[in-house]
Amino acid sequence: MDLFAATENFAFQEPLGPGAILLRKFCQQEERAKANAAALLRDLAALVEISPLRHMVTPGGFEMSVAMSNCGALGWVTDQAGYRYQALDPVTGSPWPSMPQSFLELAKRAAQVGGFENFVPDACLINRYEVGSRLTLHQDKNEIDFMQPIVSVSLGLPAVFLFGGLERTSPTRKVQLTHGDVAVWGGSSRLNYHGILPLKDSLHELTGPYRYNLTFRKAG
Ligand code: MD6
Ligand code: FE
Repeated sequence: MDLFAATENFAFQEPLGPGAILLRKFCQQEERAKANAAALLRDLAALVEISPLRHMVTPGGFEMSVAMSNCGALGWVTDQAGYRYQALDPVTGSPWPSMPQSFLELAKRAAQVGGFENFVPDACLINRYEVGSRLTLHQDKNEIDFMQPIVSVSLGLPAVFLFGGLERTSPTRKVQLTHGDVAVWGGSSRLNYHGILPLKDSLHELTGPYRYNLTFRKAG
């Protein structure tokens, strides 16, 4: 099977809600774009040498179980003062590393397939999950323009994504996210509550005991 030709193949596409779609194994379909999963992981390793993964603290004072970093002009941070985007990494005091071409190409391409033509992300949040790490139900609402989608890339170990509605108490659906899956998340689903269940103990051939998630946004 020619996976690249399958990029527009509906067999790989799974609607999540209005304006939100899951592109299964999308990274593996991007061989020619040099933005496949292995290339993303190589670039990721270089990025976290510059701006290390760290456990940030929520405004409520809890240390997050997910380790995070960023690349691009803006990075998402949280501390006692709140959630926000900023141009400087608070750990290094320097700008976040620039977004690798492989990241940018993949995000633009996925957004296009998901129906968003002119997506140019200026922020990429890097999440690293270890066994037991989770992300409780939340909305992504620190961005300025909710007409812009979020492109979310899953690498390494699988995880269960909880996809809810506009209220924290809305019913949730469980979606398995595996290596190379990309979710394009916009339209009227953009502000839906979502989260990740605690990561199960396992090993992935490329990432060992970790799951990585890259979320691309137009934040500024
Ligand atoms: C994760 N993702 O997959 C966490 N947010 O590890 C998110 O929180 C997320 O996947 C907004 C849009 C897509 C996402
Ligand atoms: Fe989120």
